[in-house]
Amino acid sequence: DSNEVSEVENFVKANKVAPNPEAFGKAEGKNVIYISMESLQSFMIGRELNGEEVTPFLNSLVEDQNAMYFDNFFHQTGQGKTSDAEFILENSLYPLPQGAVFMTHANNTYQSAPALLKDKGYTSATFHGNYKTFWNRSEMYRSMGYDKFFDATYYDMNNPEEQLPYGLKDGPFFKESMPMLESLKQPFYAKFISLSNHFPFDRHEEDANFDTADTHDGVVNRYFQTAHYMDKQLENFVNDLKEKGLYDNTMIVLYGDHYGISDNHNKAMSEILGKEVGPYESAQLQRVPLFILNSGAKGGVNHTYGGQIDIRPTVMHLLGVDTKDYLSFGQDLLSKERKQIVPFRNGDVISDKYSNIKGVCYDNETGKPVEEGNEEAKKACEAMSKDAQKRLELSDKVIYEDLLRFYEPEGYTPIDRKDYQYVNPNP
Ligand code: GP9
Ligand code: MN
Repeated sequence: DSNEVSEVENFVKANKVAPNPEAFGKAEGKNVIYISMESLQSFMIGRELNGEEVTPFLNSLVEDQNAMYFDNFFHQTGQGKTSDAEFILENSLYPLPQGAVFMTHANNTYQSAPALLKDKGYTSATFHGNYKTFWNRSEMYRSMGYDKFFDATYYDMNNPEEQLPYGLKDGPFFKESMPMLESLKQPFYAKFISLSNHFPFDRHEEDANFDTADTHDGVVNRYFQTAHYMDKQLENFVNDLKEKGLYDNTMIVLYGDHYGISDNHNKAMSEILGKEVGPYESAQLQRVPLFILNSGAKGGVNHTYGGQIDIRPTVMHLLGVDTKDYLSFGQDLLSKERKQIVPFRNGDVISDKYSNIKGVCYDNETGKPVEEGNEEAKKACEAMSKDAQKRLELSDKVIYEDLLRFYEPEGYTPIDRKDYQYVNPNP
């Protein structure tokens, strides 16, 4: 009830940090495009295989002064994988400890990014080469207030060469999306969910034109090929946006949705990285790339420690939208006041100094457990775990008890999910 909302509200308000005045509003009025980069982890950025860059396009963005790149940025997903990433990004709430919130709590009241931006005149749409029922998206998107959902029925799914277990390959996906994107009223808020770089990273030998790695582990080996293919499709898409005259007025946010290489492949990963991958390294490997292109704010590489939960306030502030009245848990990645703590759904926590992994406190500088008797480090690790626990607990409460029903941000028009339906008129 409303008492419980106050508890969350008090915590959330105390946790809010002021936007960075040099970045606030720099992208005001621009279109927004999110691109979910399937299974892409940060260790691929800047990496070469046999003298060739795996992700040359993304690497070029690291150098691009119009682009921000966050190199200490982590996914925070749980069992809901891609859908958890979507959920975190658009609500700035944590996903659930068990199951996928898209499946279990699709009928809740949310105050999601598409809904918040609707009040600013934005049209929202998701593009994805899989069918609308996967991850229960078509139900969840109604609660999130998505105007349009271009699912697989909008794409040519008849060419077996272009089909993967989860849908359409990225090349034709981005290509066929363009006219649909152009049909949207501007400013738009659009999300593109790629899928070629999906486990088991198959069927891109010919169209990637890139080597596989040569560990004993085929999954890890092929990951290089599919990641290279995705990188190429991203480049083509951005070029296409430029050609269509859409680029200049659009801010583009590219993010890795979750890990691609699980702990089962630590041995091959040790070969790739040239160091033992144990619990500490495996937690550090949960870094996923985050790029923000063309926001109008200063670009460059940003080393702040953050996670997917922090994207919404970052993007909203770039768009000039104040977030102080929203019930959400992230902190603007560009704010100078932010607390650099990244809670994970498995209970681990990483900060800019320490990593508390399975109850062991590591020093990030050495990658080793802190010395017996280092009380300062122990205290810091305990404090950050407690803090993380609190955040997860309150976020879970918002979802389990559907608390946003009782909360209305200033000037916000609530979404009635009955107003939203995703039926393709010409399937
Ligand atoms: C399927 C795609 C992949 O629609 O989003 O989902 P994942 O298995 O990565 O959650
Ligand atoms: Mn995914």
